[in-house]
Amino acid sequence: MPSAPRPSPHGRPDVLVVGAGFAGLYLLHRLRELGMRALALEAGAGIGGTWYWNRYPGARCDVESMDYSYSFDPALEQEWSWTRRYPGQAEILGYIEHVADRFDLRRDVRTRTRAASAAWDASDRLWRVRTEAGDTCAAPYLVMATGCLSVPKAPGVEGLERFGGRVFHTGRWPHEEVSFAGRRVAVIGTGSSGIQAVPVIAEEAAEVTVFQRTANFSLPANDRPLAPGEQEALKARYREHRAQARRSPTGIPGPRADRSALEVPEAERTAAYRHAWEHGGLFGMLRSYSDLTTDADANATAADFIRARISEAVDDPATAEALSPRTHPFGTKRPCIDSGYYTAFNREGVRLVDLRAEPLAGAVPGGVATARGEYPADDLVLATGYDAMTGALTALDPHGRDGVPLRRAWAEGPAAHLGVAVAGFPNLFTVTGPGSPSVLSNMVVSIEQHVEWITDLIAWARDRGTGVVEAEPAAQRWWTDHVQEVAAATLFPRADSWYTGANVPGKPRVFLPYPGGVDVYRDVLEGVASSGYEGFRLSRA
Ligand code: N01
Repeated sequence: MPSAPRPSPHGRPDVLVVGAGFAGLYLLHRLRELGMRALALEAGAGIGGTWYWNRYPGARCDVESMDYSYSFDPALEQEWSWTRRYPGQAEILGYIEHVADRFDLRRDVRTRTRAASAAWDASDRLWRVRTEAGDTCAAPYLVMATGCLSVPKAPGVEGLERFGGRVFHTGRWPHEEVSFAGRRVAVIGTGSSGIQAVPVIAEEAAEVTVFQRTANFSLPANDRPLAPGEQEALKARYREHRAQARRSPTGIPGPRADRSALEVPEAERTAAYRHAWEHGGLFGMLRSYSDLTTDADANATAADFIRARISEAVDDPATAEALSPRTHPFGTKRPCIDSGYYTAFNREGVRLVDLRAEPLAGAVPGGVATARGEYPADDLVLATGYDAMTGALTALDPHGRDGVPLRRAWAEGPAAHLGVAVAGFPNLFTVTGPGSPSVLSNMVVSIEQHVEWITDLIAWARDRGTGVVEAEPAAQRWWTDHVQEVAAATLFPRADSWYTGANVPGKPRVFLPYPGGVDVYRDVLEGVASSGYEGFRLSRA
C-alpha cells in the first residue's frame, strides 16, 4: 500500500515533485522555506533514489564523502560524521534518511507511488499526474527529480528467461542479503557498477566469469577510513570549501592545471600521473594537465600510463591486454574507480571473457554463451547500465502544450533550456536535466544549484500573477546548440558512451551533459536570473 502523506492543511500542493532522492528531498525543504506546499511521488518503498536502489556488492560513491553531501545547512554538515573517504551505499542512504528526519521531509513524500503519466491542463494551469495505481494529483508546477541514471536500459541479452538461475541487475538489487558463497557467477558489463561489484563477489563466489564488451579505464579509489582529525580539519573550513566547490569546474575543489601534458618532460609527467594514481580519486588524473579532455596526444600519455598499471597488476599478459582500454580516449567515458578490480583477475576462479573476440550469444540454461562456447553459471549479474539522463523523463513522457508528448518533442534528441526547462512544457522543470553539467560533476553540488535556481524561478513566476513560466524556443535552441559546440571541442564525442546515448539502440546521438564546467554554468544561470529570467516568458496558460 502507498504510504499516506499527512493531509496538507491547504489541500492541493503548489508543486509536484517526482522522485525522493537527493534532489527531491532538497526540493521539499526549499519549497517549504519559500512558503510553498510540495508533494513528492516516489516509486521506491523508501526514499534515497540511486542509493535506495543500488545495493549491489561494493556499491560506493566515486566522490569523496565530505564533498558528496548537502551544503545548504551549516549545522547539518557539522553534526554528521562520515566513516570513510568514499561512502558506501548503506552509509549514504543512512545520511539521506537522517536529513529527511532532521528536516521532517517524509510527511510530504508518497512512497510506492510511481508517476505513470503527466499532462498540462492549460485551462486550469495545472499539471495533472496520474499514478500507476490510478490516482490523480494536480499542481501548478511539476519538477522532475528523477535522477540521471535511474532507468536501467534493456540489457540486450538474449535468452534471460531460459537461464534458470538467479538474475540480478545492479541497479535493482534485492534488499535482503544475497550470498554468492560456493556459486558460479557470471557478470555482464564492465562499467562502474560491474567494476565495483566484481572484486567483492570474487571474495565469496566459487567462480566469477566477467563478460566484457568494452575495456574501461579504472583508477584505484584509494578508499580508506577517515583518519582521526581529518574530518574535523575540513569541518573547520567547510564553508570556504563548499564555496570553492561551487566555483570549481567539477563541483569538487582542487587545483586547476594550466599546462599541457605535452609541454613537460616525460619523467615529470609520469610522476604527476603516479601521484594521482596513488592519491587522487575520480578527477585526480584528469586534472593533472589542462588538455587531457581536449587533445588526443595529451590524452594518450595518461591512457598509456593507465595501461602500464593494468599490465603490472594483472598476472596473465593476455588478460591484462584484454583489460586494457583501446577503443576510446581516457575520460571520454566516465572513469571508474575501483578497489581491487584488476587484481581480482589474479584469483583462482576469476576469468575474463572478451566479447570483442567472442561476441555474446546470450543466456542459455545454466550459463552464458558466446560465439565460442558456453560458460556455466548459477547466477547472472547484469551490470549493463542505464538509459541515462533522458530515460526517466521520456518514461513519464509528460504531455505539454497542445498535448505534445515529450518523446515527440525530443525525437531528434533532448532539448532543454539550460538543462532545466523545455519549450512547450510550461511550469515543468528538470533537476540536472540534459544540457546541464550533472553527471560530469559532483551531483550533489549540481542538484543543490538546480533546486535553488528552479525554486527561485517558481517563486518569481508565482509572484507575478499568472504563475505560468516557460522556456522560449529560441533561447532553448541557442543553449542546446551551445552544449553541442562545447562538446565538439572536446574528445568526449569520440566514445560510444551513455554520455552520447550510444549505449541504447535507437537513441538519438546527442552529447547529453554540458561539458563547460560547473563554474561557467553557474555564471550563466546567475546571469539569466539577474536579467529577470531572459529566455523564459510568463503567460496566461
Ligand atoms: O553502466 P555503464 P554502469 N552485452 O553503462 C556493458 C554511475 N555509477 O551501471 O561499454 C554486453 O557505464 C557495457 O558495454 P559497452 C557512473 O556515472 C557510479 O556501470 O556498451 N555488454 C558496459 O561495459 C557510471 O558511469 C558509481 O560496450 C553490455 C556496461 O555493460 C554510470 O553510473 C557506481 C551489454 C555498462 O556500463 C553507469 O554505470 C555505479 C550487452 N548487451 C554507477 N549491454 C559510483 O559512484 C551493456 N553492456 C562508483
